Amino acid sequence: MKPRVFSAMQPTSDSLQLGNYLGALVQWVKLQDTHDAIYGVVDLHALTVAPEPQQLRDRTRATAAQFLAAGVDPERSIVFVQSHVPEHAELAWLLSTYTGMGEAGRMTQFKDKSAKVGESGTNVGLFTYPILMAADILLYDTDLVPVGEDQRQHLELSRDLAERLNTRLGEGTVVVPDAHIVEATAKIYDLQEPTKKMSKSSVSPKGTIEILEDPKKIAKNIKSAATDSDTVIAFDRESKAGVSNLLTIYSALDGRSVEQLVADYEGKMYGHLKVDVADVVVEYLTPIREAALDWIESPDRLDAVLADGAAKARTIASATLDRLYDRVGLVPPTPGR
Ligand code: ATP
Ligand code: LTN
Repeated sequence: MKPRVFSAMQPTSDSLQLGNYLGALVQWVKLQDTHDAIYGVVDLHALTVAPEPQQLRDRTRATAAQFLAAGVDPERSIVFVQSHVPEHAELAWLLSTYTGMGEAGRMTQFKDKSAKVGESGTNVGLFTYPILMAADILLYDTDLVPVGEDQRQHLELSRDLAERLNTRLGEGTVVVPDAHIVEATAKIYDLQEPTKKMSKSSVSPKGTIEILEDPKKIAKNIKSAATDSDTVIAFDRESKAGVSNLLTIYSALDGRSVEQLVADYEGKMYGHLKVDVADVVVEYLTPIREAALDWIESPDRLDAVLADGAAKARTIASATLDRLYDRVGLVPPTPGR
């Protein structure tokens, strides 16, 4: 049997951004060759930011469409929507009873997100968000979780919970997952504020490269990326965050190493680099964008893929949940189970 990979994204925007693609999706597609892969659109997680109902529906489908357009193959991988598999919410409850208050309170993403809206604007779901994420992962006996750098701490919590379950309920209760974070592309930065991560729900649309955006707008954003007042094209995250980010993106899509690019651009100007990065990005994203729009325009075909994915996911998830419910001592609903 192949090892299992699980990962997911929230439907929090009409379009994914280049960081989602380079930090995670590229790995999802690659890992299909060697792993038994399951990829989710985590709509229950997205409820923590109070989305408009119709917008949430549209974004859930658009997110799945972009997975498929980027190369996730529904013939080989399970692609599904989290709320279609009720075991996610059920396991999250069980895991919440294994999570310490202090432990949950240390999650930096919660602290950042709740600081932005203030205590009165935040909700308990945002606080328990990483527990639902651990449920997503542990339900599928996941070995490997490909994510960007910002998810490292959440992954640690998933591992701690898995180890705790195994200690309290017996070895082999759940699989302890490993994070799969590829250093070079683990954090793509905002084009306007290159010390902040690029984010799909960012307030600075000029700093984001959206996969479904008009190519002209993508090129414009890249050409107006913030750089420094120096003129030398070099990789240095501290003093040349903007240029380094462009080099990272360029290298990931073009195949040349950052060192090679630095050598190739010796003596050239920032403007020259930006034009070339814009070309590479647009060329790369155009077929993905077109394929995603095709999927979005045939929602019946897309929903059929998601229904099939949910049925397959549920078979696995329900077996895990039964095992856990039994180990913690819950009486089964049907006699003899
Ligand atoms: P939001 O703004 O709603 O938090 P996001 O753009 O940060 O959205 P997520 O849905 O949180 O995206 O992340 C989906 C996946 O993409 C995760 O694996 C995450 O680590 C990865 N990812 C997100 N942003 C980046 C980035 N800038 N660089 C690398 N990976 C990223
Ligand atoms: N929290 C993740 C999305 C997510 C996820 C998961 C990622 C929810 N459940 C399980 C990997 C595995 C994020 O990217 N914001």
